[in-house]
Amino acid sequence: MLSSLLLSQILLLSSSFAEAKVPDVNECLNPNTCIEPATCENTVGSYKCNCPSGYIQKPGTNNQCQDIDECSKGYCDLLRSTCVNLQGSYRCDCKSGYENITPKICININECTRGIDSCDKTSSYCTDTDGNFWCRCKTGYNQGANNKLCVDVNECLNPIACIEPATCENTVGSYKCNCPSGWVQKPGTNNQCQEAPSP
Ligand SMILES: [Ca+2]
Ligand SMILES: [Ca+2]
Ligand SMILES: [Ca+2]
Repeated sequence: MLSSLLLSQILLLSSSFAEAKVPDVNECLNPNTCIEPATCENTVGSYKCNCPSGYIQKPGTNNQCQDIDECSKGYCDLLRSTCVNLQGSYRCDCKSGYENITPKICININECTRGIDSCDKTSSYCTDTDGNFWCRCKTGYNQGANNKLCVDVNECLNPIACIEPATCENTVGSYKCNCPSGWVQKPGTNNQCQEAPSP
């Protein structure tokens, strides 16, 4: 049977063991503790492996990182670009009609103000759209292929474009009504004729 003195000495000894500081081991001094691109952070009694931006901790490990596939998370606007996953990053490659303002953002190109449209200025007005442009036809022209061409309207196909005996002559962007010999254009009209006054 232990004496009370001995018992108190044992208790004192065990408590001082508990309080004794175990010197911290710096695991980060070992280059294999964390696997690149993870970086090692020493902590008291342990360590952490931190992943740089663009990476997450690899599942099932505590010292490895894996790339985040941003493309599977919809980081790019797929209407305007295609996503390219990169190690630790990603980029958005612009579709036709768009350009990068950052490697990750694509915006519409205004072909009209930049003067890189193909619209014929005689027959149309350039009109910008998101990702494209079109040529809005002036009066006298009809919309042609892809809304980027304007074709002359043949007004003479309309039998009442000119009133007999005027004859119709189609022109690019317009038409003319010509009067036969001995006739002149009726004042105030552009499609009627009247007999020329006798000389
Ligand atoms: Ca990535
Ligand atoms: Ca555009
Ligand atoms: Ca015409």
